[in-house]
Amino acid sequence: MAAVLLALLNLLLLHLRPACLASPPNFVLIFADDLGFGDLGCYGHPSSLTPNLDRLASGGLRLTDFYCTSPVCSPSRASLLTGRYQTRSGIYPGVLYPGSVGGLPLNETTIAEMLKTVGYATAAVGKWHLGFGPNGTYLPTNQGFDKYLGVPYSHDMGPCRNLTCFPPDVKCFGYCDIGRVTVPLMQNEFIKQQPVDFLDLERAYSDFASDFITKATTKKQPFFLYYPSHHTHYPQYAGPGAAGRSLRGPFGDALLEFDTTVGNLLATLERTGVINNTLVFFTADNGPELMRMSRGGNSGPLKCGKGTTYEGGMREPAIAYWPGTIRPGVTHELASTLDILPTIARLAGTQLPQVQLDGVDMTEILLHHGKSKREAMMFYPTDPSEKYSLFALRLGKYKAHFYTRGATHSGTTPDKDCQVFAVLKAHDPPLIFDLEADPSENYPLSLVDRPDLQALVHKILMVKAQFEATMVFGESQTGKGTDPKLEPCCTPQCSPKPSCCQC
Ligand code: CSN
Ligand code: MG
Repeated sequence: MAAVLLALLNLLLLHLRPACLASPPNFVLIFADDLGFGDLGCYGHPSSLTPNLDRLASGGLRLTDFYCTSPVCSPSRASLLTGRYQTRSGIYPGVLYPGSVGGLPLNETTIAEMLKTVGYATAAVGKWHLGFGPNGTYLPTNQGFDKYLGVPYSHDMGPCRNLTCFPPDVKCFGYCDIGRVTVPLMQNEFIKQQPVDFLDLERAYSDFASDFITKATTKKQPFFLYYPSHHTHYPQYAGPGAAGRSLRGPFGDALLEFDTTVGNLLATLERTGVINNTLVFFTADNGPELMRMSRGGNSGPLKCGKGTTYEGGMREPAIAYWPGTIRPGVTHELASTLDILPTIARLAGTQLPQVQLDGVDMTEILLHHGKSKREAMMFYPTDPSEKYSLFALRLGKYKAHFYTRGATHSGTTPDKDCQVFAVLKAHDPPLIFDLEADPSENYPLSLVDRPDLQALVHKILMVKAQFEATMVFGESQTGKGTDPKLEPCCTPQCSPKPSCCQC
């Protein structure tokens, strides 16, 4: 009886809360790297140890139909922070590198810039990968973040011997000798350490996050913490607290250490008394790098992974946690990283940036387990172009592929469609899958004698054309190329690189 009364009271409170949010909520946005749909315990992985993420999932809302906007990193991050497809901001094709001339254009409005207008404290900790540029033009501190501690791009973009392998002094498994300078750790626009000490990185990140949250809460200032983690990206690393402690080898150890950081973050939110006034949102930038075999991630039941526009490349685990405000559960509503900016805008009571947004407000989904305002999800390949436009489009439960292609990043599994040898193939009429009946995209529907599906294809083509009519491709930022002089080196005039860049 008491339990029933409590449940009723809870329901009542949950429905009242949004209208009377006492103070602007804090936001903690956690973004994992190259993590697949099947990698977390709470998404069915049998041997991953992710107790803290699982705790978020059981105490929060777990999304099953959540998408990032690109099967690689930089474009996906651009969309997350701007609420716009990467084609608009110009973060295509591919990703940014050390020495890249371009970056996320400064006239784009990030979530952090939006929140600054209403007095939030903002910080980024972890992997940036939206540009460095001349004099650090594109670093987080020039994109709305008050503070930054982290590695400005992927941590495989340095010479292998400076990365942490298992044991630390052994050459990496695979290929990562692609960088000239060793991987730096940036503090705001300055190089704090080069090469970065990976084994100590999580402690540095946890301390930074804890300090930031403590300072903001002491001042009673609302805050936004963006924590894009490197951990699950190749080459995976783990400090002494996690190395060898998972059941899943190096990937599992890295994931465990990342999960521990999530636990530290939650403990800090509890200690500072803001856990009930903070939306914690977790998702990932792109699907698993299957080319690393058992050292890459896992897309679970989904087809292929990183680099492809199949589900495994872009459908991601996503969890929204806000004790007392978000009721625990699971939703199958369609949502995307694009929707985070408009959702935060609504919850913080800020104006939306006055640009063409692709995101829609998902507070109905989060606060009431309600319906999605998102009608469709667009799938651009790693090299979007006006010539080919969308590779795929999801409308409701159906996904149409106009083009399919495998990817180097998704080689090594037995599915030949994922491999780099699966060259670009056009589909007219498009390949159609029912993602509810067949989330693995194994069985294309036959359009023969199915007037209902022909009508569906017609509708999909209309939605596609309407979307394309609004799409203005921004100037390609990765197309601006690289300049060795822009590669971060704490002793810029030294030689020979990379060994001389040591501070
Ligand atoms: S990514 O990974 O930055 O997480 O997308 O580390 O697409 O050629 C992707 N790529 C290096 C990478 C290269 C990466 C590429
Ligand atoms: Mg990535």
